[in-house]
Amino acid sequence: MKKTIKKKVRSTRITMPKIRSTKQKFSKIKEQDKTLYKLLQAEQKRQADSLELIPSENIVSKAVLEAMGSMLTNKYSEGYPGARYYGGNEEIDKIENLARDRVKELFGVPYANVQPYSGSPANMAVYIATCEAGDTVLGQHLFDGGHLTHGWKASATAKFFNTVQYHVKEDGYIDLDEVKRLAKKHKPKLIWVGATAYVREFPFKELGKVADSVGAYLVADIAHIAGLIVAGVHISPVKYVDIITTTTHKTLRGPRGGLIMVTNKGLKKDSKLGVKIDKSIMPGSQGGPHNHTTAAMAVAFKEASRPAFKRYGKQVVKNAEALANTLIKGGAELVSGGTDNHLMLLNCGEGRGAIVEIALDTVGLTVNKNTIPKEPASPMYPSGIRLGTPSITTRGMKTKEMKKIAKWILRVLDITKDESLPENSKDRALYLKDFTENIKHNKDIKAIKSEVLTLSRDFPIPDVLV
Ligand code: DSN
Repeated sequence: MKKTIKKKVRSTRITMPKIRSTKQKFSKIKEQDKTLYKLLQAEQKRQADSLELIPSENIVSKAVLEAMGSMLTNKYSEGYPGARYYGGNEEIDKIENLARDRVKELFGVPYANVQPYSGSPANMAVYIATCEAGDTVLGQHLFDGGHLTHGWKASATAKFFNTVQYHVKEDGYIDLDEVKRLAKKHKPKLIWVGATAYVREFPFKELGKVADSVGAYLVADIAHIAGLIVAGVHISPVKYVDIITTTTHKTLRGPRGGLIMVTNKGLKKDSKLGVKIDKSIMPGSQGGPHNHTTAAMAVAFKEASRPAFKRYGKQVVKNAEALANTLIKGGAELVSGGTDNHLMLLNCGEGRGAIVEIALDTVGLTVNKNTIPKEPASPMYPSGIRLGTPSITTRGMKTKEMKKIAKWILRVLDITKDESLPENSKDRALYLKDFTENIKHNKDIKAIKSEVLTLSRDFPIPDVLV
């Protein structure tokens, strides 16, 4: 009888964890380093008392934090499980294998490398594994949502490879006709699909056909949507692409890190592709893996395999739709007229992204300024801001809260509607400095700030993620 009761209590705990606010104490740092302690406390307070709307950010579980803060950081492990350049790696081998096996299972792929330090190093390793210097590569233009490492002129990728860029159409969808035309003309070795500011579903299947028609490798950079794919709310690229790269800290809700996977399609094209990726990470471009991060990835992959994670991913998308709809109803202009995923791009008017970012930051809504398609201004002073729902959904918010947040954003847009950057680019930094100071004293801004604080405290940073 007693045993049955015990079992029941345990299973209730696993399926319905209690959500409490989590607060890190930093007691050892407090003893040793008051300066850093104060900074950590201040950042902890900022995260708790504001709402994170940057679509590439999220909140990890205490279990992920525990693995990140573990003694695994003490160990060097250059090489791979069973083939290291250092002794003492018996347990590390098991941890890395655990992370690799879990992620292979999660995405349904035959090969994974969990060592990339983050997304950009993962992408660089793909170039090293598949291209020679000077080869042609096709990727999405930065202003149209693409990533720096997909061939943008300021990135090393454009220095070492001949990069050609495709765009989105007026409606915000990838211009497949242009992709086909450029692929036929330039015969790229590699084509990237994936972005940091694209609000529609990625056409993996269609781009798979384009890549096959010119014999190119197709790589899906799913950094933003990895968690949505796991949750089944975005099409998976696994059947259509050769290689997949991702970060693990965005919608996937793991530690800050990177990951490369090879699909069956990729291995069929080149049975050595996995080995080439391994070599391109170590010794090709990195040294020892960050074992504490590998362990934290193993934790996050397990968390992502639970039914609760699927519910989370669905809610992220539902929340984004609610946020977008309320913004549109209130007169805001969203690129592509809405969103299919976790993020939206708001057109704030020429060069006004930084102004709106600062004003929203002042009320406790954290966003990032971003370029928009056919950007009329510049990456430093762009016209848009990027918004997303991964972090606020982790805090337990639903569509009701999204409507509140959208209304605050609309009020801030109204308060700042007459602000614009000085014509002379030299005067802009000073203008933004003054604006940052002055906006704090605006009566309406102060009122919104207090409402945001109340909502933030009603939805504390969760202790256990569900
Ligand atoms: N910095 C990432 C993002 O915010 O989307 C992309 O690398």
